Amino acid sequence: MGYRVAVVGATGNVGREMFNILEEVKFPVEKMHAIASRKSIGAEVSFGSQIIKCEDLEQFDFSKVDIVLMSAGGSISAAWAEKIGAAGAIVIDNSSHFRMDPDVPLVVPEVNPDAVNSLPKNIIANPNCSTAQLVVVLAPLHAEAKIKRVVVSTYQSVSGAGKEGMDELWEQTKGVFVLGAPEPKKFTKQIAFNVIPHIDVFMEDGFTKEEWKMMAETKKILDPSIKLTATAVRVPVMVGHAESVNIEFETPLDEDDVREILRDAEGVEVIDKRENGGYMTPKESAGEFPVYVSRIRTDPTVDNGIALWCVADNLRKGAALNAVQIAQLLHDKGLIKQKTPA
Ligand code: 11C
Repeated sequence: MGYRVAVVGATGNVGREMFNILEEVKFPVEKMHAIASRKSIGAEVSFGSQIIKCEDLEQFDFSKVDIVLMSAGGSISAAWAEKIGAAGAIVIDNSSHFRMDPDVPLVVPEVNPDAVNSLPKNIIANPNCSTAQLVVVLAPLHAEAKIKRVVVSTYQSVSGAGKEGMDELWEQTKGVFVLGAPEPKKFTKQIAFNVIPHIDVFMEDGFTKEEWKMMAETKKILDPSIKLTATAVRVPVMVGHAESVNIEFETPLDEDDVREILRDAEGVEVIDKRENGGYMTPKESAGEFPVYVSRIRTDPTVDNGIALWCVADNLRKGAALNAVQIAQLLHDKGLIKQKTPA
């Protein structure tokens, strides 16, 4: 038994990881389609041992597929996702377009799996990468001692800004040693040998949209009563987002309890030795599935405070892996309707 699956945005950073992970987890696929914009038609993507040619988004007949993973940007999702959902395929959308839509669940399978039970638009939204890794860590702690407030600072890799972001870091890094770093295009300042406290657009209150997303999405996925403030920073790392997190609980939870709870938590791996190198960095998270937690310690500046560090592959748990886990969840719950059974 297998499904007819389409990946829209097949040639992007996240689209390619979707193919890799669908194959790695052996998702039951009967037929895979790679869908891209006209300029990528004929481009090829790998799916296990198969090479798949990209098909044109405008011409593709979505009524012949059962499930669609989309990662082609908000405007493509806005134009296509509802039409595809109406044609009977479930859409798992990686863009921010539908995340706050009350008729679209925003899902991290380790945290709110039952949110997929009602799908009025046949669309499920995948959260922002920096939110996904954070809520996987917060949820098991929140279940034990309610979280009041979270202060988070992010260290986000350039792959979050797509292939152009990765190319810009690479070209500037090389250029510094040869002809001088090329002028920034994707980022607002030089990213090589620098950090930039600005991701996504500025909002009226001085926060950036990336920071707002972390606050709003955490409330939707986990609990609207949690207060969260974020500072999102771009760092010269290719893959892997890191976060420094301070959590204030309503009731006491000591650092040993936190370590034990997180050791048992789904999707989390604790690597926390108080010695040189006894923690995870983005480089080591790249290509991996878990959210790694390190540097767990008491924050003595507030009542019931804990500080920790978490790291994950932003293209995987932050995007493609979470989307594939949602597809697996739908499969396990028997919610994917096969239009053309194999
Ligand atoms: C970044 N977090 O690292 C962003 C990328 O809302 O899905 C993902 C943006 C989003 O630049």
